[in-house]
Amino acid sequence: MTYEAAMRLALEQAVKGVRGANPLVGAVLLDSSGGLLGVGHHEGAGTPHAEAAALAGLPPERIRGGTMVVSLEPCGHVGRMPACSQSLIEAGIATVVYAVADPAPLARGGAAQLRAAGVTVVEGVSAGPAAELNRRWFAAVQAQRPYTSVHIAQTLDGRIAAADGSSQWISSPESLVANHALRARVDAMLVGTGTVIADDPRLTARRPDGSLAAKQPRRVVLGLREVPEQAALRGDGNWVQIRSHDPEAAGRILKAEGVDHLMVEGGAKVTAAFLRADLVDELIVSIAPTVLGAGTSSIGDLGIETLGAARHFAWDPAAAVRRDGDDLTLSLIPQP
Ligand code: AOF
Ligand code: ZN
Repeated sequence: MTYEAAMRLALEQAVKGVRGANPLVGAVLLDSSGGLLGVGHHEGAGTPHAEAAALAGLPPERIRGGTMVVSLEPCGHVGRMPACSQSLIEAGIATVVYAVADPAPLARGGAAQLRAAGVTVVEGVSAGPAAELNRRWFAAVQAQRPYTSVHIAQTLDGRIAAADGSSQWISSPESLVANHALRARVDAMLVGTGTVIADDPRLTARRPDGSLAAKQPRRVVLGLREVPEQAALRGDGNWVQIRSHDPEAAGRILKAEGVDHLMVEGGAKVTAAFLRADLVDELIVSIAPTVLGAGTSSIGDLGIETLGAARHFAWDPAAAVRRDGDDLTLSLIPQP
């Protein structure tokens, strides 16, 4: 199998994962004569890296002298997972072929370590598609801000609340379950003070039976207004208020505190502020087959006056469209 063909397969594997705190990565292992030995992908932060997944379960003697073809430079650090550079060296891999360099300051440097250990390293195979696959993720890492998902639960006519302010629940039970699974994966959830005052959300990740998930996101309130003494999100104290209207400042502060994946969940003004600042990496929209005809629009004013100035989004190749009960959930990536 050629390196190009193997990389195409690696990219097909990559999109099976979930992008967030970590990028999408796929890997293909070839034996010393170029035959396909294994494939793997990275599922998401906290799970094995693609290289480890491709090596898993194979006898060491078949791996030795082989070629690892991977869509991202193997990491050179011990993070949530062991360093791939070291695992590949220890496994006796002779050649590593990767598409694009890892821009993450902590993880980068794997290629240099591999070369220093005598491994042949080939960079840049299918670099274009591999860079495009994680374009927004790379940009977030380089800007030292969290990868930011914005979640909107709306009606068919784009409303997040009725004229009287009532908003619970627009979504089907199935999409609430999916949303809570996402909450359990992110490092922090952010809402504006307006949403806290109007909805009093808990912002916890809950299982279908209502119990708390094992991993809880930090809860973040953005805005100047006071958070009420009785606000539900104060809960166990794992929350913080950022007294600003600037989403960029919020991202900077949160990244410095270890938030790699941020989820913004409202309301319309905060969503618009993140979109205006081009800080949205992924827009997740759950659409319920319901209409209100009046009420709050899901996205506030973006300063767009004419159709030619509309913001465009592309389907996320890794997720795109899902049906959750009666709702449709769209995963969209902002276009430049
Ligand atoms: C790889 N292979 O499949 C992925 C990589 O906390 P950790 O240990 O999961 O490390 C996260 C970083 O590793 C992430 O920010 C990115 O730079 C890199 N991701 N590296 O060798 C993979 N997903
Ligand atoms: Zn790795």
